[in-house]
Amino acid sequence: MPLKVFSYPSKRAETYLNKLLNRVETFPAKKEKYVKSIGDKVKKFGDKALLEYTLLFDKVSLTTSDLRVKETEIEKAYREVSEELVSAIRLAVEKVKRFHGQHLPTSWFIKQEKEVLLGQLVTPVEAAGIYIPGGTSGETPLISTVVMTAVPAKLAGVKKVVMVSPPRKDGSLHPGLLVAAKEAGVDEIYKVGGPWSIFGLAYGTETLPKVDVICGPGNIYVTIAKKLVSSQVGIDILAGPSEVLIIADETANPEFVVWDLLAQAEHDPMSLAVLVTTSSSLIKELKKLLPLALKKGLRSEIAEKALKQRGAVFKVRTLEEAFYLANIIAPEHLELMIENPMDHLFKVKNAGAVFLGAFTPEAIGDYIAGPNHVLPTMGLARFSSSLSPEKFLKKINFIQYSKEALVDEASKVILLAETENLPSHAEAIRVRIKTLKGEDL
Ligand code: HSO
Ligand code: ZN
Repeated sequence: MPLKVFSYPSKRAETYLNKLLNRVETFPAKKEKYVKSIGDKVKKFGDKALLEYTLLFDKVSLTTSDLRVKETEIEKAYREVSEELVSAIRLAVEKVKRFHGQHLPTSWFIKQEKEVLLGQLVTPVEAAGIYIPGGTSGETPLISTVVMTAVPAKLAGVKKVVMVSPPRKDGSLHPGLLVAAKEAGVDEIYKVGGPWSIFGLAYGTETLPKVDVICGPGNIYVTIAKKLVSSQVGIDILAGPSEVLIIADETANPEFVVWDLLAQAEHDPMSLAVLVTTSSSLIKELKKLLPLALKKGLRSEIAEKALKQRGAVFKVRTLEEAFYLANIIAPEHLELMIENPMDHLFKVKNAGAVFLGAFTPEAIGDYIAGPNHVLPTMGLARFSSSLSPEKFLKKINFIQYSKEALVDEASKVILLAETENLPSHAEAIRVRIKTLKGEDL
């Protein structure tokens, strides 16, 4: 079996756990320097740089007028995909909309004593860019990610949602991508990917619009580009390879466990797939079933690499130990294949999303359930959350004071300002009080 088994707690388990917690070497300086040089070129040469990098790396020769996808290309895409696929995409859009529409923040104000008004103006950013990776070596790109990124942006009220994705060898985008973009409400689509497209969106070029927020997953170079532009635009998250951690007890179905581990491992050779279990018999079953499942050859090469590099089974004594491990790993996806999982939900402190019970595979959340699949990885779930409409919204505080309220608090403000040695702050209050003295309060 490609998965290593550890009994926890033990020295061996501790050592391997530390290796997992170190995650991937995040942003090597050499790569960062290289990506920055791409950004400098895009800033200087705009479209010309985009087209040159597309030729160099995607091996596609485009002209400026090819960059933007035309309506006729979208119409053609609808003819190329099955009706069933369109209907599956529509269901996904519907359910993601329904979930994300639940708690949309809205503007609010409160009236306090003496006619003071305080509140927040909630307003969307003008334009958002979504990045959709091309899929490794000629594979289908993740069309579900279009739904997961564009729907929250449109729900937030963003007027211009722009999608970028690297062109295929024939200079087109996958028809499923175009259909998903249309269904999810994307306003403009561009055939450009890679880190240069991120810089293009951040700075704007002759063809690419400058946006305020960029989201969506990408490879290490795209992620570095997002990091480099993050002081100028909002970004969703600096995500790494996908992760799953399954907590299972003796009631778990071993076959479900196997396929859920593989569903994660097949994403990327650096995916993390971990099982934490109280059950020795489950581990025994896994040892039998996992090699058989891998033999089926479904992306096994990638999956096997991932399981070897970043897979593990931890045999724990209690569920308390299992949750302790899960919380320090802070996985992107946490599955609870245990009896009465709801009774344990509040033990979860760090995770991107939780999947409860035998019939909630992560795959249902990847596509249809409704919650977002753009989630924090690499332990970022300790302090961050999934993509949501909030990423595309700004909350602008507002204050309106009355004469009476200002007079009431004037001396306190003056004292604070003078203590901070900021005399003009104090004076800004004093002049008003002086003016008011002549008036009837
Ligand atoms: N599990 C991936 C999302 C995805 N899976 C898209 C299939 N398609 C990261 O959450
Ligand atoms: Zn997935």
